[in-house]
Amino acid sequence: MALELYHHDASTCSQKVRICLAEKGVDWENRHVDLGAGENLTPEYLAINPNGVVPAFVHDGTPIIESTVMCEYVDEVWPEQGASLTPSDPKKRAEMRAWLRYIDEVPSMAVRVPTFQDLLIDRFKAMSEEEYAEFRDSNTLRRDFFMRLNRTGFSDEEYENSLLQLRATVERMEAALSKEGPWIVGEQYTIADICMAPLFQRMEDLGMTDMWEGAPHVADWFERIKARPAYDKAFYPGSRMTDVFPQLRDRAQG
Ligand SMILES: N[C@@H](CCC(=O)N[C@@H](CS)C(=O)NCC(=O)O)C(=O)O
Repeated sequence: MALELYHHDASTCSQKVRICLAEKGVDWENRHVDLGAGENLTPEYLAINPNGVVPAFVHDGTPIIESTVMCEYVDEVWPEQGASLTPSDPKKRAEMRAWLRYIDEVPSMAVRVPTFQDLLIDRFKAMSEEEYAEFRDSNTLRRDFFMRLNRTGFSDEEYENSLLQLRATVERMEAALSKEGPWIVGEQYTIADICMAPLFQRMEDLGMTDMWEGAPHVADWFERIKARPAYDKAFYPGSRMTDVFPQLRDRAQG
């Protein structure tokens, strides 16, 4: 049975998995989840992903969730398709997994703050306090995030802290890439590169490329990432924030 991918065009976590599937040449059936309409919180979707977030896929009837886990699953289940995305040396594999943990815990969380503050906030500002409270409480897993967003925006401290975390990520990558490279854990392009890529795309779309102006190895890495055929397959038209918010493109050009 084909793999059914539940995802959202512009979600960074969905983009990770789409890059991975494209790298491995694995076909998928499109099950687009409209987050704005709350489709991630319907009983049908919660039966697939009880966390109420995208992405998820159903493979041979089994739901697989968590974008990083999904990438590892794809690489394990289709070893004969495309190059391996996981080092065979246990030490290198541990290094890759430590990056995956870091990516999930630090920059993936941090990039949401400017995304919501700079791009998505109008939707929440338009809600009444009661409507917002109902929305915020509708997903236990995300409640804390939406408490901090607090309908009209994050505190200056939280916004600044998220930028510090993104800068720290760029610095950590620059150090790793200048020591070895050309990929995050060395010679092999791995799931760590895949999971980091959409976060850089989001930062670029948010007009934050100055973050890696002084990090030439990172800038080269991102160019190499974007040149891979899988990248365009995952970022099809309509899937970038600059497609959803064309004013971002105008700002970048102007
Ligand atoms: N740890 C999860 C996080 C998934 C996640 O937070 N997805 C976001 C989109 S990137 C989502 O579905 N948000 C639902 C919402 O905003 O209500 C993963 O990596 O799969």
